[in-house]
Amino acid sequence: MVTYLEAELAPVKNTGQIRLYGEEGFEGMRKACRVTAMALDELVGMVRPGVTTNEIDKFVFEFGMDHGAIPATLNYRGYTHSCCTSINHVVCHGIPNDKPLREGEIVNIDVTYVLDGWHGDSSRMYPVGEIKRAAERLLEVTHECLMLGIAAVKPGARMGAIGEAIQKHAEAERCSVVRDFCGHGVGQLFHDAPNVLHYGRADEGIEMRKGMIFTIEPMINLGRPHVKVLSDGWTAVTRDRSLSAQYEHTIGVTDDGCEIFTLSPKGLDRPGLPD
Ligand code: HM4
Ligand code: CO
Repeated sequence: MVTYLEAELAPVKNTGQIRLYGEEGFEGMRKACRVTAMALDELVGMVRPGVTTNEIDKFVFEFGMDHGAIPATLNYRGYTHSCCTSINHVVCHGIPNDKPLREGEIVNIDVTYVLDGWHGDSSRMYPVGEIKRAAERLLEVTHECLMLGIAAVKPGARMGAIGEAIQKHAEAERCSVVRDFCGHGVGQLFHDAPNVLHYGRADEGIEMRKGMIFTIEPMINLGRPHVKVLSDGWTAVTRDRSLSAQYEHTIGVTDDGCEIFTLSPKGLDRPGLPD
């Protein structure tokens, strides 16, 4: 049985219950998510051939400090960086390093800042210079999957409606949906209930309610859906080494749909793609 609780009235820990946030929570999330979206905007000008992912990571740390925000991933369960940088066939949780980005690569940059205790979680794909048509198509399909998932959010619908919308579009475009990672409740915790599956059927899962806050973050592959985690314990890659892409927003359920907290203030939600 699922249970819901008023977030303000309960201690901050993951009890498996679905927390429902009020206006104060939504306001806290707007502020945290805005800093995250601003950092992702700044990265548009920074991602080019020759830049290292450690330089990107350092920027994410400094930008947070300048805005009163701390990267949530820093020292989270043994992770020691301020963001994840996932290149080409890396599905998620790529670790920044000193290797320069190369022309034609695609990189996901995933940032979560904590501001006044609230977590703003978002990621976008960044083309490095000119990329191939197949890569550009994957980015377009993946962003469409995210927005179709978001369009399925409203009180009374089941969480499976999100997964169904994403899976249908991905598979119609001959792409596959990664099953091993999902979106998650977020707010005063980085990763909270519920899990948000990016596949499934509209009649599955719990009912959405006004006040729920969670991420939608589909990982879409050009090849098969299967992934493996490398020996560093973090880096997830496609088993067939096909290209993988991911975009992520943090959203809050409203009376008649949802509010996207992590939209780009500059309209740069899909860097490098046509408007
Ligand atoms: S840890 N990114 N992401 N991502 N975790 C460091 C960088 C990280 C995650 C993560 C997406 C979905 C879920 C999770 C998660 C537990 C089970 C411990 C709460 O860790 O759900 O972690
Ligand atoms: Co993650």
